[in-house]
Amino acid sequence: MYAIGERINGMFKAVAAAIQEKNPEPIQELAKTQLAAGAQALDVNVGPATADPLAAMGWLVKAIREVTDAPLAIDTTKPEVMRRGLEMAGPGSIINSSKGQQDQLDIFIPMAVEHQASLIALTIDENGIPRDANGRGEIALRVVAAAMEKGLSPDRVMIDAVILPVNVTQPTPGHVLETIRNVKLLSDPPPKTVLGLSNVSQGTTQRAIINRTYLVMCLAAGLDAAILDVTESEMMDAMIAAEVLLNHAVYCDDFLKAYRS
Ligand code: THG
Repeated sequence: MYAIGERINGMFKAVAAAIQEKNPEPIQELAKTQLAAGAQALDVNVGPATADPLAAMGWLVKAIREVTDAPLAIDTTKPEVMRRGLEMAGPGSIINSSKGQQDQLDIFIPMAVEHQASLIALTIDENGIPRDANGRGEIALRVVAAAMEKGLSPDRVMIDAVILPVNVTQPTPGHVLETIRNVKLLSDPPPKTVLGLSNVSQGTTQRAIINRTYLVMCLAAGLDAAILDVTESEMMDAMIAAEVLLNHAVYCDDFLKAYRS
């Protein structure tokens, strides 16, 4: 599984403070810790409260680039902030994210092609988040068709079926699992699938066990990537065990250690 570290997000107080004070050290620490814990890419989100998101994104990416060349998932809804992040991060980045409606795809698909980036597309359109897996699949199909038309290979598209807190909407985890299975049939090569895993447990009292269990269920359904807290080592152990059981990683007696190295 492709692990994208979630912690460089202005939703966390320490990150918001570092952005505010222009103090790169906490950000660079988070970059290094997440990569050491198994992240293959880092999500970068300035958070909801930043006064100047354009400047903040530029500053964040520059601070991260001083310590790593790892791919960055530029997490913003604003096209101008996205462009700044991609320019500062360089090729091989991830656009996080476009909605599945035409006006957004018309902006973000060409941006992915221009910046040699992958594209995360949410199964959300002008009507909001679909009620079930069929609605999510219809949006995913439109995304894949638009990508192919504009010269972005479907395997550089990551469909995000939008997981919501289980205490708010209990049928959604099941709809998302069904969507993960279905989008693999949309094209050849198929698009990848991704989730912001921690959403599923937001506001619940048992976050770790919900995250860990749902991650394993998603992997069994074919999930390719997740934005998650890679520093939760029990969750990462469960992820690795699932990868072995799905025959995505080779079994040996020391498989946890072997996977991590
Ligand atoms: N899909 C895509 N991108 C995403 C999301 C998604 N990016 C943002 C988010 N969702 C994924 N990242 C997080 C990061 C943190 C949390 C949830 C998702 C989280 N934070 C604590 C909380 O809200 O309780 C904050 C705790 C604190 O303030 O210290 O759970 O779905 N493509």
